[in-house]
Amino acid sequence: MNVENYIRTTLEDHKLHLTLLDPEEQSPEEAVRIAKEAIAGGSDGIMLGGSTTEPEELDATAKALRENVDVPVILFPGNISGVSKHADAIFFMSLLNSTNPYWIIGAQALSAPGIKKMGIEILSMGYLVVEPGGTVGWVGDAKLIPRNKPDLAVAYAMAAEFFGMKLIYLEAGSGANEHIPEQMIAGVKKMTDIIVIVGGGIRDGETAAKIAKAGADIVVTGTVVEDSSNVKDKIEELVSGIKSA
Ligand code: 1GP
Repeated sequence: MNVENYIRTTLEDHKLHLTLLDPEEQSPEEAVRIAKEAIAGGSDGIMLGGSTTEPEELDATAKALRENVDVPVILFPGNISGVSKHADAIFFMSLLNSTNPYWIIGAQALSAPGIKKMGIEILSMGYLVVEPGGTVGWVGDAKLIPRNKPDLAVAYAMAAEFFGMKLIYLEAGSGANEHIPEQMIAGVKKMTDIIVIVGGGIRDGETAAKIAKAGADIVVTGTVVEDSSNVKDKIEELVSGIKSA
């Protein structure tokens, strides 16, 4: 499967929802069960990643997912340990507003030779962490983009596009109490032609609709799946919000 084609073709029909799973949070079998429910609810793909990742758990989960679900399994690495040959693709990302070169290009350089050998599809992505930023903001030494400064996010996103990156991810932090402001999403969408992904703190259909209306091409949710007793219903709610946009 070519994941970039899948994303672009799907976008011709509707904006996408991706379900983020942390391989540390459940067994591979449980991840497959959750993913199947999410897909039944209308999710378009599974992202796999976390702040800390144990390579064997990631491998086992990626393999189980790939063997049992039909949508793309995309790595969302938190560090050099977040790669697996069993995924369809990797968001090969640079934390553009980090103050530490390790998160901008160091980890990426260290993992590039291994990723090449694995032969998985590369989706080059700029990653921007916005206030409040959560764990990833702290771990990634990010100079957080202030919520009331959409133009700063736009400037970084434009630079990402000029570098040839195919996607820009606006991240508020997993479990954030505030999602990315709509004005910021709208600015990035207006001023760039790359695929806009938005995640962090999105918990209901109404919010997902606002995010999609503002200009997000892809909406990511993780925490709601962990917290939900009925994954299919929750994802259905989010997806119908996204599709209403
Ligand atoms: C985290 O943006 C993702 O990297 C998803 O955030 O867990 O808040 O849905 P949530």
